[in-house]
Amino acid sequence: MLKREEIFPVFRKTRYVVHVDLDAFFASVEVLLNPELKGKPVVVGGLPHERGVAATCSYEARKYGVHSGMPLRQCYKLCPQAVFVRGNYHLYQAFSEKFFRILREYTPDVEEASLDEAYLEFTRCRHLYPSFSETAREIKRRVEKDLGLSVSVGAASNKILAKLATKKAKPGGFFELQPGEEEEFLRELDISEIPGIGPKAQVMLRLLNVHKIADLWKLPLGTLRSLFGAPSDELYLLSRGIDCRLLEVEGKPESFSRETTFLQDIWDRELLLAHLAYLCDRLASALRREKLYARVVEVKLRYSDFKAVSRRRRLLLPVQETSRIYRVARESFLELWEGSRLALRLVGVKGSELVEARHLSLFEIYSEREERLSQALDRVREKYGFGSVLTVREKMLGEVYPEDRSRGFILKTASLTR
Ligand code: DCP
Ligand code: CA
Repeated sequence: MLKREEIFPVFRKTRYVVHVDLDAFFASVEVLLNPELKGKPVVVGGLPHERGVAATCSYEARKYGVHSGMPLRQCYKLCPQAVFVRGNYHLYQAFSEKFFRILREYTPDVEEASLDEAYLEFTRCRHLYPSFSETAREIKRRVEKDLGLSVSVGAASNKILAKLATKKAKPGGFFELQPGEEEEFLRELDISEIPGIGPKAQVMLRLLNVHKIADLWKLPLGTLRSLFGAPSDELYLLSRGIDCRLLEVEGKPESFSRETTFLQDIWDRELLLAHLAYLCDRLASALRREKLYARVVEVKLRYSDFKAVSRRRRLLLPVQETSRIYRVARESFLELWEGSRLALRLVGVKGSELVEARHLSLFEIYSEREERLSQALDRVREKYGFGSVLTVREKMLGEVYPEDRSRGFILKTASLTR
């Protein structure tokens, strides 16, 4: 067994990593938009007697043993008084995008760990912040105020410790692990808290009477290796709170793509075009958010026999706006598509050779009217979710998949509907 000083000195003084995680994310959004649900057990993912599992549930529902991944019928058995909602993924995505925009105001070093979870580091901009601790608290307040959602924040000297600190802070708290406190903090935690120790590994370890992290410290590295093979070294270090993983911060993208694999293969031309229009709209909105234009638009199709085909078009004028992207994509689609002979299982659209707006020449800039329309559209969608404004063509998807029906109205603009 290593001595304490040998175990816990790494990066203690040099890094400050903050982990931010929204509480009961999907459920909290539902409560925010429907205040009647406040204080009630809420299950998101489907109605009580539907097939499928809960995506998540409010903390009130968790008291009854309900948790994410649990079959809906079982959730109902445990908590029949819960309010069940199907959920609206586009809406959660809009909240998620806003969440990351807030975080990026504080540092460019943001790792998107999932839709509602991020790591932040201030090492590169430490001169801007006299107190990291105060900044971490300020970020928590900002997220709560601007999103209206409850968030938990953990801070420590590396990723694993920051994530575990958040867990301790949940729900709605702030917990900062001070240098020197690592050993006491980790000692009593259950082994399941360490990422990488899945259900199977847990069973094996518990048979060896290893339940808490401190029990794990007693196992020599050789024993761990004989049990778990290659991942043991990481496990050995993480269980001691030693973690030199850097944040995985996304660089500038080289392309943007959006694709859909259908639940059931599709033959219908109009329905396929509706999907294509929707994907172009999403692609356009991603480009606008990054202030980028695409010189190349590529359409990809995969048939029910898995054969894939694609067509790229390099354009004289780079595009950013939905109707322009759709026009090009539609042409490519109709050239590629073999008619209704074979059903399609996937449609995708990609924009590449990206150009920043400020690098466009005067000739490449489009009408102000189109730009104003797009900006207005983006503002509404940011506030009410992507599905709040749909073109007539996209609206067709809502009729085909009623459970994902948009809450909004149809945008009747010729340039967008075609
Ligand atoms: N999610 C899902 N299916 C899962 C797990 C999660 O669809 N099996 C979705 C729903 C969650 C969101 O991802 O709201 C974030 O997942 P988290 O694990 O962070 O769980 P919550 O945010 O719901 O709760 P917590 O407060 O524990 O973070
Ligand atoms: Ca969460």
